[in-house]
Amino acid sequence: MGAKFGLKDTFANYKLTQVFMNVEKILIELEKKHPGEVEYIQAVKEVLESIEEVYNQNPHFESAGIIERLVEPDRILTFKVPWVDDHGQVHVNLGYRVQYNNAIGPYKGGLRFHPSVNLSILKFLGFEQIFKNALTTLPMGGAKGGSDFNAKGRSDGEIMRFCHSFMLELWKMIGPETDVPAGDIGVGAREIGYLYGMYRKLAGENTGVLTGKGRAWGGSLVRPEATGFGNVYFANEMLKTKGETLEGKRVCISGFGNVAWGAATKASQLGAKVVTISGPDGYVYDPDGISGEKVDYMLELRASNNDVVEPYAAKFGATFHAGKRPWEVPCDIALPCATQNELNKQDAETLVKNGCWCVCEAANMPSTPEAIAVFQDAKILFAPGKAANAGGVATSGLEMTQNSMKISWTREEVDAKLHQIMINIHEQCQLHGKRPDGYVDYVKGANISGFLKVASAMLDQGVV
Ligand code: NDP
Ligand code: 2IT
Repeated sequence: MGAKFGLKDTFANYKLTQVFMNVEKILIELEKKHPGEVEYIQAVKEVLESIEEVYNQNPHFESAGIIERLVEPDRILTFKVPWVDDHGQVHVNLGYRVQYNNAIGPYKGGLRFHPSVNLSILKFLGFEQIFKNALTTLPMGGAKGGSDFNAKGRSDGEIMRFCHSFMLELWKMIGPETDVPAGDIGVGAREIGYLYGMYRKLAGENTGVLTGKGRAWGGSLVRPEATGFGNVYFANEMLKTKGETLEGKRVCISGFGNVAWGAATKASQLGAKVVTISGPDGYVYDPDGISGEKVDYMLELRASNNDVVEPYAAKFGATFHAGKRPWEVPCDIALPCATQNELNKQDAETLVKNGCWCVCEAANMPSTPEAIAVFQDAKILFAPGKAANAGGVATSGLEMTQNSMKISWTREEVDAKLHQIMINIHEQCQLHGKRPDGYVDYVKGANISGFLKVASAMLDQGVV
């Protein structure tokens, strides 16, 4: 054997006996190893079931242990985050960064600050991020992080002190070429600013270590809107397959955060009528449509740290439905924009019964597996978050490119690139998701496309 260990030699060392993936066995073992991590197991199960067939067609995958290496993160950092409130009281939260897989690029993925955050949720999000990032066609690996910090009722000073303390630990394992965090639930422009400020001070550098930055210090135009815009661009591609457009369609949106805001803005720009938004307190039904100043008001509501949508109803004369979800409102299109497992089997049945024919996920894993089965059995258009919300991280990738090149693109340039990326992702889903009867299984299509890219990179690079 020569000094160089070439690709062919590497493959020659894999044992090529035909062993098939046993999804059930893998899941039982994972559940034993990680008891109680339900969201993580849910996300893994969906991907494994989708890719089983293509996986078994290539014996190299099993010989190289691709599944075992994909389902476990490369590493997990957990740390405590002590901070002082406005009254001098000390609080301690838990902080995490889950670096999942960097076969195709630096670890990349958001930070979530929400009291519900735990390792299961961050592992599901990090795992999903691997395939989502691969779908964007940009060189980004998968990661996620966050904290169980609850911003509700907290002052700006408290949020700043929390973010600074969080970064005092996180900065050791991130960098513009190694791991680039961004926002997610509870982490928007304000939090990214405080996090960046502390990183800059500690590392003594101004680099693209975070995305979602302010425009004046390296941020990209369109990043705040990107997830919602990209989601609606994706929905538009789905509608085109039926010869339809968004013009005149009724749209139900859940959530009232960053993603819901972007989706409401673009959907109404393209002629749709957005009739609902929601929060943990219930949903608002506005039959006149949520557009213009009403969409701007969503930003005010979110920035108030009060976590309620009810004030919208009083301000604009809409109706508020306490403790309910928006899926009972008849619509053509549903865009879940709040959080995981927010749309269950019963909600799905109600949507279909009321005539909904397109569900395009903007949140991560908002539909339960049973709800997805209802949509697919009814043969309505259904797109999973990892394809349909990839516009956010794709625009983060565009921000990284601009930072590396020390340039900034115009709004039109970024928006055009985002739009094209969403069209490409839609094509990838069709390529691998089209069934013989013509129905497109976007879940399968997205999982197979993302998986093949990452798995082939892992094969090329050997066992590391
Ligand atoms: P925000 O923090 O801006 O908004 C999240 C919204 O959802 C809040 O209004 C939140 O309220 C609400 N919410 C949380 N739980 C529930 C619930 N059970 N019922 C109703 N509303 C709820 O986060 P984003 O808009 O950034 O994120 C929304 C979703 O989009 C998440 O799934 C996220 O992972 C996903 N996503 C985000 C991207 C981004 O770039 N920001 C990119 C891709 C996906 P509260 O805080 O009170 O719970
Ligand atoms: O879930 C997601 O894709 C995000 N929260 C955005 C991640 C990013 O790095 O922009």
